[in-house]
Amino acid sequence: MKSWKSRPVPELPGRMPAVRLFDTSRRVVETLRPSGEQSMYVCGITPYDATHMGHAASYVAFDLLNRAWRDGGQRVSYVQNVTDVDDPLLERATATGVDWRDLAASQIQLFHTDMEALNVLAPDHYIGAVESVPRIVPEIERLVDLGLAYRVAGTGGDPDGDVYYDVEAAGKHSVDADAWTLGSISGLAESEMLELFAERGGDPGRAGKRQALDPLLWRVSRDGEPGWPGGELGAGRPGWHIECTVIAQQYLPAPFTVQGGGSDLIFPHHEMGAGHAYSLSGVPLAHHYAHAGMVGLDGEKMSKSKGNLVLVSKLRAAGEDPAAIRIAILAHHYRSDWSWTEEGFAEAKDRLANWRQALTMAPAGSAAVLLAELREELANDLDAPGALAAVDRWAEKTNANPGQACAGDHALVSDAVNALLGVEL
Ligand code: 5CA
Ligand code: ZN
Repeated sequence: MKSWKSRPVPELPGRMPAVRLFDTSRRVVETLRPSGEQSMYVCGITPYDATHMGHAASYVAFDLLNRAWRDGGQRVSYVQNVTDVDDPLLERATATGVDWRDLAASQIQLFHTDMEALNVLAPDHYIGAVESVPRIVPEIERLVDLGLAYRVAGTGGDPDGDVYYDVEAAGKHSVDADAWTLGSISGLAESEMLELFAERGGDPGRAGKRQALDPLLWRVSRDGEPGWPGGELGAGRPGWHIECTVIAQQYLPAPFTVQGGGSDLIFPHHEMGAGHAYSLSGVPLAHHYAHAGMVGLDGEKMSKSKGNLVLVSKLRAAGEDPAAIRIAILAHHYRSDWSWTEEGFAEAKDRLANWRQALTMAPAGSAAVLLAELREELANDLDAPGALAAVDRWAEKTNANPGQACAGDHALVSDAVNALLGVEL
């Protein structure tokens, strides 16, 4: 599928040091080895309510990592999926009387426009679930052949043949130090897993499953639902986790460097995806797992059901500057949970105006100092609030003592803020 267009990234003198990033599965900040080649898979949207501020914040977070790597002289392979068929998308389409394909296409288009406006660099491969079905089917068949997946008989209105991943068998499949077992990524207790599994699209009570936490790999076609040829599996559509695993394995090295997404994806999505990958390849899916915090509105979880979504497209339509939206997001560390507020947005707009004013008077020698500070903050687990504070200090000094403006410093400050923070002044 076509991706969106990246804006050019200015080249900066010098380099960022190796990036240190918090790893969810090991629960410590780790140095990402600057091997020259980095690879990243960031889970994409399910296109029915894009792009709310939570989505935007998660893509801006991993855009910082992408930019930090590039500044450190690393080549980056970046893959993102789009879950263009899944239960919530089909439910929304039915509820609103729109064809699910039209709903997906319109939301994907909107998402791309929003990403371009927010100056998020595009992935090298942007891949849909639907176009990946022919690659996913043989991988599920292989899991069945390995004895790590099984078919469930139909009861209570469900047809025969849905295929589930056997988490217990998969956990015993290998005894390697790197092997996956349930909990490897999330570190959660079983009771916590059960609660989250039910909340996040799992079906712990489905009759005929071997374990409550076994996730769906293949859902055979029901009347009125879209389905695709499934070989030995019969017509149907793939489960959610196997979609990302197969796409990542196809386009990225194994293991790749960072698997990313919002913290609501830690369990079951990234846990199960890591399991599928290990079962299929015998090596971990990724070296590191990183997660962005959840964004709410005025202290409440942002969700369509509460009707409290802040949409990037709505703010843009109201004439707001996307650079200010980006700054409002960057004012929070990517790992913290935070709320979008009018005051926070107003502060971001003031900040942008302040920076733009200072830029016209950038004094000689000030840009190199700022660049070094930005690099230090961002290499330290993508500390964007620290980086914003550094620009604030520079702007405050400049605005307080307007001296002889220096064209070289003007250009370097503007390039540094653009290349590293993705904010065009
Ligand atoms: N298509 C799947 C991933 S394969 C999915 O989760 N789609 S999504 O549209 O629900 O979310 C897209 C990304 O935005 C995910 O990384 C998710 O964790 C993140 N996200 C969703 N809601 C929020 C929120 N309120 N705050 C922060 N991030 C969020
Ligand atoms: Zn995913």
